[in-house]
Amino acid sequence: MARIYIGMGSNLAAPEEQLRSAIEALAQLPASQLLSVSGFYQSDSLLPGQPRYTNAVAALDSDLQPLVLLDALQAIENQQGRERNERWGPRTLDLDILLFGDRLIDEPRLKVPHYHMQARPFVLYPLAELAPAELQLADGRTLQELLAACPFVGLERLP
Ligand code: A4P
Ligand code: MG
Repeated sequence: MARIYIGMGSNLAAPEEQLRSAIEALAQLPASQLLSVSGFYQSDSLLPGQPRYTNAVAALDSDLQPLVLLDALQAIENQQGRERNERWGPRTLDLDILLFGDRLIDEPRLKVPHYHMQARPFVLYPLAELAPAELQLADGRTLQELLAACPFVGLERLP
């Protein structure tokens, strides 16, 4: 059993609805229990010229192996109409495995902790609603330290 944090993002086709459907799908994952979901946050895309994103983070406990979980998350993305055309293109739903217990995973299809999560306010602030401030990332820095280095700029928490 591992405590897993999943980053969710959408900037197409009613993003808040996309996140709500994703949460329902996460609650149905086998051998897993959805524990909690953060508030929803809006921010501009990291790439100019794309619609604004809505992001959130979910916490779950799961007995699934990491690649099995990745397959299940990609199936949810596909069910919600994700089309993989360009890398970093706009998307109806992006589900990223941010943390998988304290595991470091470096496989062709899966890198955990997730690439660049440590500098992204739209990942760290929702994560901080669910995870303890003393949570440690692979490089030894705590969530609290990462937040201190990542100002709450350009982020809007939805009511
Ligand atoms: N992959 C490797 N590690 C992981 C992991 N930890 N979790 C592989 C999930 N997948 C992982 O992902 C490409 C491949 O990464 C997958 O096939 C999987 O095997 P993808 O979701 O198909 O492609 P992508 O999302 O276009 O690439 P990437 O690098 O995930 O994009 P990012 O970094 O997520 O950037 N601005 C705001 N405000 N909010 C956002 O959420 N997101 C992006 C996309 C840009 N700007 C944004 C946001
Ligand atoms: Mg992704």
